[in-house]
Amino acid sequence: MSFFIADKDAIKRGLTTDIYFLRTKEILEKKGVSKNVVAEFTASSLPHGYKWAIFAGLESVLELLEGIPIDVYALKEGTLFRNKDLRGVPVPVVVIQGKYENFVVYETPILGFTCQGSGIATKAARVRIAAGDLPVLSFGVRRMHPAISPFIDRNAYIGGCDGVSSILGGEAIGKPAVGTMPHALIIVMGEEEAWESFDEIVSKDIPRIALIDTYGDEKFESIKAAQIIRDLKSVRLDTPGSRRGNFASIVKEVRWELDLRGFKGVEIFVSGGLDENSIPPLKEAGASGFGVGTSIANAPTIDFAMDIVEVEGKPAAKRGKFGGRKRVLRCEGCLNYLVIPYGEDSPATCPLCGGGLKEVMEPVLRKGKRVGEKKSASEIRDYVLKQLDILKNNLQENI
Ligand code: PCP
Repeated sequence: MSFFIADKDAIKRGLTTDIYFLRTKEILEKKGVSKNVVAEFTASSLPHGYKWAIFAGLESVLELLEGIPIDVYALKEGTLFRNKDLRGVPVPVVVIQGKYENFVVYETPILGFTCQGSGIATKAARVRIAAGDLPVLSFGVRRMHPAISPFIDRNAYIGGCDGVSSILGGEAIGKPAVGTMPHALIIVMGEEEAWESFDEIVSKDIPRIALIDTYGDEKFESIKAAQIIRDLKSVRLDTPGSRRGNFASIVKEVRWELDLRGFKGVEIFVSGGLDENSIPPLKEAGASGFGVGTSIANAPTIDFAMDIVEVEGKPAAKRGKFGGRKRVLRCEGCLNYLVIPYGEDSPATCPLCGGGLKEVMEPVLRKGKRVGEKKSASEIRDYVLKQLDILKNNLQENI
């Protein structure tokens, strides 16, 4: 188990499952119990009182379950969802129908993919809203186990980041990895030597972003970098916490001094400890791009749980859960949800805003065979951005 990771084969063989599921499988088999069930995945709450989240991790779930004789329904990957509908009924994001023994050992990995994937995509979407149209780059894979770097970067991108820093993350989204320069280069070569060597050696299509906070004051180092690098796109401020004081004021000052000297075209890129709360004042101060790491890569997971809600066609939910198969409808106007029992007619319009209601639970696996086209990370990201635009129409209510 190099690096103490489970490889694809181990995950597919159910070796990452919780042991009690293996024992459950053994008991069912030895007792000859084989029941058709309906199991749904819902979140009883969202982190920090979030009013919405982005559903992600589905592609990995389908890769896991493909070939198993079950039917799976799910929200499209990237769907903005609420954990409860307008009447407080939990919103299913994935539904599995079939013989329980066929998927009993996969509850754990399915939850892993969706809880963490959706957590990362949701945080990235919140940062996306905070940054507006300014670029946000995902710099966080260094904070987590490298084995899941592509997973982290793909979900950060789906959630709204414009680029990702890891090589395999770039592959996972079909775009080249992005980045600036590390303090290490400056420390080993010296500041000006490092800036000039980057400009001399790195291929011309890579934006020239000079890191300026290694040794000196942000203002004077920014001016120096702008004077030295002819096509300087931006200076990067990654001011250490001990020197940060009011970071927005530093950005404002640097902006003023660069403009004063005719470097209006040189932008200010900031990184280090950023999230959806620290970005707005920096944007206000004149920052024009953000490198976000920990807050996205180490985002709070979405607390999904799987519950069997029907056995052999009869409602069978445990206490605290809602029984029976369900229809999941979403208002395309306010992105609120309505969950109704399967087979029941749906109201014509959204009881809150009068908007049109759309069925959003779709078949994704039929008897283990994929249904529908595989979407690229960029297509899923575009879908997320469209929904965030709808959300922005009534921001206060939705953040
Ligand atoms: C960090 C590195 C990460 C940024 C900041 C993310 O700077 O550049 O990409 O930080 P966050 O996790 O706090 O959001 P350093 O640690 O100074 O590393 P380097 O010198 O390599 O840029």
